[in-house]
Amino acid sequence: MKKVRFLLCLALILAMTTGMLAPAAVAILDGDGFNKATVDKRWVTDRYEPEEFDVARGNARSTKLVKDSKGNYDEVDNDGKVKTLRLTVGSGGFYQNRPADRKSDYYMVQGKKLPVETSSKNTWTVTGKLYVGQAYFSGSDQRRTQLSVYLKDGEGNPIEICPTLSLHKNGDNSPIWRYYNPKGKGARGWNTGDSFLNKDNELEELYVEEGWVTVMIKCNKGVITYWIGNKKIGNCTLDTTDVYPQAIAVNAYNYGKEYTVEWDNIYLYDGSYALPKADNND
Ligand SMILES: [Ca+2]
Repeated sequence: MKKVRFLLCLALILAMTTGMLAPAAVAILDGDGFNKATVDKRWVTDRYEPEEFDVARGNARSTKLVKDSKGNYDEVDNDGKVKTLRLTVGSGGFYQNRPADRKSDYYMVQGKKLPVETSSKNTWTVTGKLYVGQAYFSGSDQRRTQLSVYLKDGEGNPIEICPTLSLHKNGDNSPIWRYYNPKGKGARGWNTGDSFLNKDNELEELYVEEGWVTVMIKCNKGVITYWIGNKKIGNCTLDTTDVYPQAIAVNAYNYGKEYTVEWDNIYLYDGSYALPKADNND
């Protein structure tokens, strides 16, 4: 009897310790895991209608899959392929085919946005998973795809600054990550995320790697931070501490040549979400 009580006690202590050590679970509040036959019906055109914005069986994935809000993992077919979002920009959005009132560069950014549920007013995380394919490392075509968060202030009014994380291949150059920070040094608010602070707090160079990568836009009391995997590449300080997402947008730039990008697991987390170890793209 004594032994049983001792074991129960030990189990209780272990449970308590584990609970204390594990970071508080942060729930998915909204988003789309692209696991159904079609995308969530709430996605609406952002700026200009892309050629294609639909669920497809995407590139095989080896990293651990993220659970959706109902606790289901991504659906995986026999060949290991998961359902993902295919976003294609093409001839319908070429400059010469756009109507006269939509010739500006604003409309070369083509995609959709998802209005999201109201999260915490100051601490939240938006994530997305992007497939960085061979096309980003070869050829001389331009391509650029991005994840953006449209914001509201504490009173519920839309604010102009739209935090964005973008993968950009410019001609023959190697691809680069860029993030939006109008107070930064970059032209028109675009800054290059080519370094990050490592575990020893030293600045280390960041290279774009091939394969699936989870990117994150986090907010904590008016400070936006941009993450590639678990590497923080930049930030953007807003003028107000109370800001929260009204919509999440996924876009690609139309440079007059058709191409497709592949995304998955576009989610809004209520609170500060940290990538699980098996999924942090290291
Ligand atoms: Ca999926």
